Amino acid sequence: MLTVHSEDHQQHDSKYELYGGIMVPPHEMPRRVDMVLNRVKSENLGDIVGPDDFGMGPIERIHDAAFLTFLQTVWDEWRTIEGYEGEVIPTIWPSRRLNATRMPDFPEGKAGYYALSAETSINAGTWKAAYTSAQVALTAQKAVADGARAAFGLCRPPGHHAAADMYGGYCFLNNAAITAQAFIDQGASKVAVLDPDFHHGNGTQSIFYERGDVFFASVHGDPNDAFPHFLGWADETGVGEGAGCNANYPLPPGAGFEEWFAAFEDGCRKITEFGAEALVVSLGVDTYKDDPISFFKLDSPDYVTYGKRIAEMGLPTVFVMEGGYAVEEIGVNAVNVLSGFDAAAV
Ligand code: OKP
Ligand code: ZN
Repeated sequence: MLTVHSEDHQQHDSKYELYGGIMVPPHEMPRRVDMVLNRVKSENLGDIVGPDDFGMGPIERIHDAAFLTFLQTVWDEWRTIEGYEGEVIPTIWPSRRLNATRMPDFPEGKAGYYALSAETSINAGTWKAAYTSAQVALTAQKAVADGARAAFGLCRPPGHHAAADMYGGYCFLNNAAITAQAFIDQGASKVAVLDPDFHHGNGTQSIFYERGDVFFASVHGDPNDAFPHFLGWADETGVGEGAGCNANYPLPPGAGFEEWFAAFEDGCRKITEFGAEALVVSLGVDTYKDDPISFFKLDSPDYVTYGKRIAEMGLPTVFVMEGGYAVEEIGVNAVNVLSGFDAAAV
């Protein structure tokens, strides 16, 4: 399988994440990609290429214009404020009893307006890294659109928490949604996004929730117990033209592979019934038993098993990297999915 990769991800290298009440080094760190890339090489997964540049067009198909301007300008505005010495981290949001319809002028107000959570810092290189991450996904999409059975976009930063006008959960641009939309814009009438990352892909769900052309299925930690807490319930099945095109499988703390795979299997079956012509996989491997911020119990061989199941759907498939914070094992687990897929793909 082809891998698309760029070193530009290293430009998003925040110092801090607000975690458990203290500032810690971010779990979402550059070394994650180094580990996956090393494993792609040592397993001879296939060719590795750099990204092409498809420009802002495909990104603007998913994201709000003012939100994109915000991501490109907020760092320069923030750093000129007296006393603001650190990275962009908001401390106020338009919560329930505030007015969520107006974006204020002050950079911290803008950040609060667009952020869904406070662990995700923005600094000087964030936009460049996020932009390139989307181009990595689009380059993998192009390879598949041109006839490859599958391709792997080694995206960083990840994307599935980012909505049309919202960032957070380490995500800025929704690489999976941008990829799915590219298939639609090139003529596909039905596309599916399958999200086995430990966390619910709230951004992807919200982007396609009222659409009948993109099916979204996600297996994740129950919102009662897991980030992002405010979306991902089983009764969210889509509205309007999107009714029946969203499938959530929230699972409890401690869930192991058997329970996980039964949910995953149901999601795969629904995607096949839907009649998708192409598949985008939000490949997070934070379902691993030793992941430091998650609570499922998958073991490394399980990733091969579910990679094979993805191949059995028989669809042109783009994998985009999402989460996975057990850094020593992230390469083994991610590449296990891809080589399982390759072993079963026809
Ligand atoms: C991004 B992706 C846990 C706090 C969780 C944010 C997690 C973002 C995950 N106590 N903080 O879906 O892997
Ligand atoms: Zn995750």
